[in-house]
Amino acid sequence: MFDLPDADPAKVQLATKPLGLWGTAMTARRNLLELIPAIATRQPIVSGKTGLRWHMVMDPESLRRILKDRVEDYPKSVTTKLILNPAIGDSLFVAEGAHWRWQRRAAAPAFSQRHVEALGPVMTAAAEASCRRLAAAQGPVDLFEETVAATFEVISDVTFSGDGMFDRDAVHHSIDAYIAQTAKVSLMDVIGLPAWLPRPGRLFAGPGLKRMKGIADQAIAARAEAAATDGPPDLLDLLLDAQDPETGRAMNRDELRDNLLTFIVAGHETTALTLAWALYVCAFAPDVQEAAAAEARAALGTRAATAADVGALPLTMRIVNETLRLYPPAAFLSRTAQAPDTLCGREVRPGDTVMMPIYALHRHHLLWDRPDAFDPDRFLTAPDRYAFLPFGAGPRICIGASFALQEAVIILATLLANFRFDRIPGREPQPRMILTLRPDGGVWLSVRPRD
Ligand code: MNH
Repeated sequence: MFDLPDADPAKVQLATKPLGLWGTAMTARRNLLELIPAIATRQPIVSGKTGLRWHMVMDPESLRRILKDRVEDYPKSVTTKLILNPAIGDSLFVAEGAHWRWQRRAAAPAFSQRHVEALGPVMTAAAEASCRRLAAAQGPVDLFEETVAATFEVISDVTFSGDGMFDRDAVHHSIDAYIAQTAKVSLMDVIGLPAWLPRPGRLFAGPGLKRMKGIADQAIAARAEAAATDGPPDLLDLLLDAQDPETGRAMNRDELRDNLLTFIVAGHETTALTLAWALYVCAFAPDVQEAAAAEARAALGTRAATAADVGALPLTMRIVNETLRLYPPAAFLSRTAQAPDTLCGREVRPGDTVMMPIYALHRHHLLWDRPDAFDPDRFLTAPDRYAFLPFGAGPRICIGASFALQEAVIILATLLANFRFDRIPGREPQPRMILTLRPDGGVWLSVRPRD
């Protein structure tokens, strides 16, 4: 039992009036979350027509149908592919059917529990480096910037083992530029705005993207020639060896590069966001922060957490889950219906956009008690499987989920054991969706060493 604040942590004012075409376009540019009607947190489904027919689905049974039972009828939306294809090709994240299946089978062993645990030391090292940076910081710190640095260190080390030949900052910068470039325009398609609004296209040939691919190609070529490195195999080693267990097919160099870039793009900012929002909610609920710090101190003392410590940090894990509930990094999943269907009594036609606003699902009044409040102990009992979808579900569930959770717990526990984080009045982060759910302006907190 914690002494929890009466107020809710940062949230978005959801739309209470229909926005119309122009209003929708303007709102989409500002914050995709504001397109979600407030009734989406009270009704199982909301449908509409803004150019195209769309449905927002919050009903767990229907979500199970879309993501699992009839997954073939609900491939990733045309828009998702339009946005991501130029960057990551027809890789695991966007491929469908047989081409998706063999890549998933080939990559799966790299993300098995055993391999994820073996990658633990990389995460521990990143947590230590983060502590060193924070110990040197003065005054208010943007913790989002800090956690981006930490998770980027992890993902670049586990994809390319930091071969030295690989310029981290360059890749980081390319990805950022790419996301910033595409996000703005792409949101219009997510909600099916009419074709007369200008679309990207040319944007995709940007120099940032070329650079990013070039860097990955170089790392792959260098590794293919070099002898095996010491230490546990990284994702590049594992993918170089990967084979479809059924057909024996291995990945060619383009497929390898596209999938490694996918892991970097999908795995780095999402985990950084989870950590930044987690530190914000810890500052928001000091009583919870103290309890988590005590848990971490008891398990670790002042050393950094390792993969073996995760089981001894259950409150930290509940905080991570509660953070993923309130601020799901992938706050909006979307599909394009291929076959006629009925969801919650509503007619779905082929071509309809089917959105899953995870943000609204996680704050739904029929599914959660005091949905906007922060309370990690609600995870003492497992939620309904299809009411909590930070990683999606079914065959297309996030391949990196256990990787991300292990990383988040290791870094969060290490930081909480060593520092205390406090809010700075007037600098509340605002949730804003640009491809992912970001804290607008950063997460500014004051940081003090413990002891
Ligand atoms: Mn990840 C798919 C969320 C960390 C690699 N990821 C998904 C999906 C969600 C998601 C949601 C499903 C999308 C959909 O159904 O439309 N992922 C997250 C979150 C975190 C995260 C919230 C961190 C927290 N993801 C990671 C990490 C990696 C990764 C770390 C890799 C290192 N994710 C993927 C890949 C897919 C994916 C690859 C696509 C899997 C597939 O389609 O088979």
